[in-house]
Amino acid sequence: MKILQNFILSVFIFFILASSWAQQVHPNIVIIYVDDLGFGDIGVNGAIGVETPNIDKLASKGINFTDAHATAATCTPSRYSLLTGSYAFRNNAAILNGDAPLIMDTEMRTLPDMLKDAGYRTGVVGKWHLGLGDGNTNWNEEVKPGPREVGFDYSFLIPATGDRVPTVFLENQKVIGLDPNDPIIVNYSTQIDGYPVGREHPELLKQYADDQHLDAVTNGISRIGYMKGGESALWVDEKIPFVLTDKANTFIEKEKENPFFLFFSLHDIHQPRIANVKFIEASTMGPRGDVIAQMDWCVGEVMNKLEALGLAENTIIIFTSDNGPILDDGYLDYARELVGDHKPAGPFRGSKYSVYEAGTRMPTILSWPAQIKKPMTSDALLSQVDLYASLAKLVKQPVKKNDAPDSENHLDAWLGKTEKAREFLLQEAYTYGLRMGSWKYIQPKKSDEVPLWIVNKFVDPGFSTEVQLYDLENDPAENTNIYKEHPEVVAKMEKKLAEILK
Ligand code: NG6
Ligand code: CA
Repeated sequence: MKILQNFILSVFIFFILASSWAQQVHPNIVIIYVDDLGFGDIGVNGAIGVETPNIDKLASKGINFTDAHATAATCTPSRYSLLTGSYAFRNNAAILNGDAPLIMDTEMRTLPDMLKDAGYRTGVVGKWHLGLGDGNTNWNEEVKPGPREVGFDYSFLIPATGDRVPTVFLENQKVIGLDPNDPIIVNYSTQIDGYPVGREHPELLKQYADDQHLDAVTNGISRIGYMKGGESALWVDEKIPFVLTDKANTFIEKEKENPFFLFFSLHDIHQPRIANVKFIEASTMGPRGDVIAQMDWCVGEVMNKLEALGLAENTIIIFTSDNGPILDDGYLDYARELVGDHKPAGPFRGSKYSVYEAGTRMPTILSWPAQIKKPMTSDALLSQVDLYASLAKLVKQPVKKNDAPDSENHLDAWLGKTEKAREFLLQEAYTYGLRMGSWKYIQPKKSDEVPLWIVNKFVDPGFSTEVQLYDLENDPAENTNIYKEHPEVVAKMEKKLAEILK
């Protein structure tokens, strides 16, 4: 009898240990991907004029990284790299219009595919901007290929950007709320007889915009691209944060019994920045600051949901952004005039579209209460392209021969166990940057002429016909080009860059 009792007890203990081991190996993973948020745009990194209590709370329980990067200074390339572990240049991934086909190869083993192999349920909620369909997209039927074909069990999407048509949500690749008698037509090259056009009807607009953003007007906002139909399906910009947060939390609730991976990709703080009235004047900076507060609220709601379901302890939250900040990207919301003493890029030079540090150096926080017990700051040099191999290591999945060619496993650095991470880090903008420790190399261009569309945005893109070399340890703002003093460093970095780009 005693032997039997002992046996049952041991089996019981074994199962408890095994299940706790399985939990540690398979924590839930939530990537909160903010759009166009700069390094300095959060409280813990010194924001002035707006508070981000939820993000600060996340940092107070996790690791705040000072040198973690998106792979590129624009959205589509960074997202592509995050989800594939491959640099964007390999696939010419550049900013896409709303009618572009899916740019990810459905044969690729993506980050969500890999996590599915490890037993995860996978979902994406929010901005997609990786193309949808095959190039002849019919928005009135299921749009394929899309997130499902690249590894997501569930999707709820803004197809491209808030400033591009079609301005409708897709759930599991079908437009939500569509009336079949009012089909959607989208055109990016020719004006069609559909929604009025902002260029002709400025009186319809809530916010004026530059000529690139003066096409179809929906919900009082002019967009890039022309559109007709789908009126019952149009989103209301002021409600986007609520809709997306609700969908994210519904996914979490539904998958609470399984390990899950949620890619929560916010529309904020991209333009058009149209805060809900709940957040108007939440900052001293006008709409751009108000949508930072709005974004922080979304983060808090997800944290609260995880807490309420008892999942917070064993969920990894990675909070970060897809490219650097920009004040004036086309809509007249006075972000530049109202910014005051706030430094969206923190101490760094550049912005969205720029090869200088601010283009890719992202606010980045990782929390995992079960493993990370005390808050810390890490200066590890990390790239979002490494999340693939690092998370594969965590969930004990192989990275196979053709998977994630640019992804390096730096799990220990992501978990704050070491600051030793990348030796070299590529930065894709309208030229290339390369980091090697605190050295920063920028590839020269044939001409340093800046295209008008960039000039108009007050961007400092980093173009020069000369090589640029900066020592970020002594010159974090990339002010003094010292390439002439360090020919051996330049030679080493040029060689490496050529190797990567080959
Ligand atoms: C650019 C748009 C800009 C923004 C950006 C995408 C013009 C002149 N500019 O082409 O407004 O939508 O694309 O931003 O059209 S991103 O964060 O998704 O990369
Ligand atoms: Ca972006």
